[in-house]
Amino acid sequence: MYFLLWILAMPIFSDSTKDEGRNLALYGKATQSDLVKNPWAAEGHASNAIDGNRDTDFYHGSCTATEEEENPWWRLDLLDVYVVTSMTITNRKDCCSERLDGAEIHIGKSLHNNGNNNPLAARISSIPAGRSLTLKWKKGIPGRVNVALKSRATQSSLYGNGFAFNAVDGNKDGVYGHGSCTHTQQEINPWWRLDLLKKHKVFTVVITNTLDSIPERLNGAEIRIGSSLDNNGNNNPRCAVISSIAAGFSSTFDCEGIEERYVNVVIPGRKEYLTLCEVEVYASPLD
Ligand SMILES: [Ca+2]
Ligand SMILES: [Ca+2]
Repeated sequence: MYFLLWILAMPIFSDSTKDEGRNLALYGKATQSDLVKNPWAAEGHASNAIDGNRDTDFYHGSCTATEEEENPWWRLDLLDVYVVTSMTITNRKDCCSERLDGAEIHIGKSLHNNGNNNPLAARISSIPAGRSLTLKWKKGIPGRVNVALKSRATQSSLYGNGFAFNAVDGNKDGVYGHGSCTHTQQEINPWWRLDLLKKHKVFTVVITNTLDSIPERLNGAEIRIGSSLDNNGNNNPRCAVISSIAAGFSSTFDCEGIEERYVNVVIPGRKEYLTLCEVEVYASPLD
């Protein structure tokens, strides 16, 4: 399969239309089932389809190619939650444009079967050599979802107005006084827990630190994910240790598709306050 690809999409939580029509593929991450022949050559790499260059001559090094194989695939991770409203695919010009005939576009939030089991969004009958095909979806097709927004949060104790649900209010504002961050009392092993309400396949957890309420307090915190409530869920397996997150910034932690219900953030082994300004959990429900 030899082709180039563009995706235009609009973020779900956008409060304006300024992002409409932005080519999000340029900011995503591409991979594919296999790389054709010489990996040290410029030709064929998955990222060539999102390099912003529509050059259709394969040997100019801006097209992708897999080996000839059963069910070859190419995948784009948009790295965030978007509704895909349109997608443009450019075919190779210098030969064999028919190889793309019958290719399917699947869009969704699951990585099962490398994402190829996600809902079918479109099927390409054929694209003439060197030409581009634009597909449009009027209502849009959602990708990975931040399930934290629909989950239940609690924490070891409360300080002031730092309620547990402030970390899942969809607002990453790191200024503590703006009322969108959590805050426990100063105590040994302070923790915050999210109940996803049922088992999910958890891919990534994104944590936003406070801008002005002593960001260093979060250093050494652990993300623990599991299905047990022993020790308030803090004994569940560890997905990551937060060494530090710069003031007001967000860090992403890869939890490799672990299948569980509770997500904890705990600062082990010292008397500390725990503050989180937002916790996003990108996951798929297990039915
Ligand atoms: Ca290209
Ligand atoms: Ca918040």
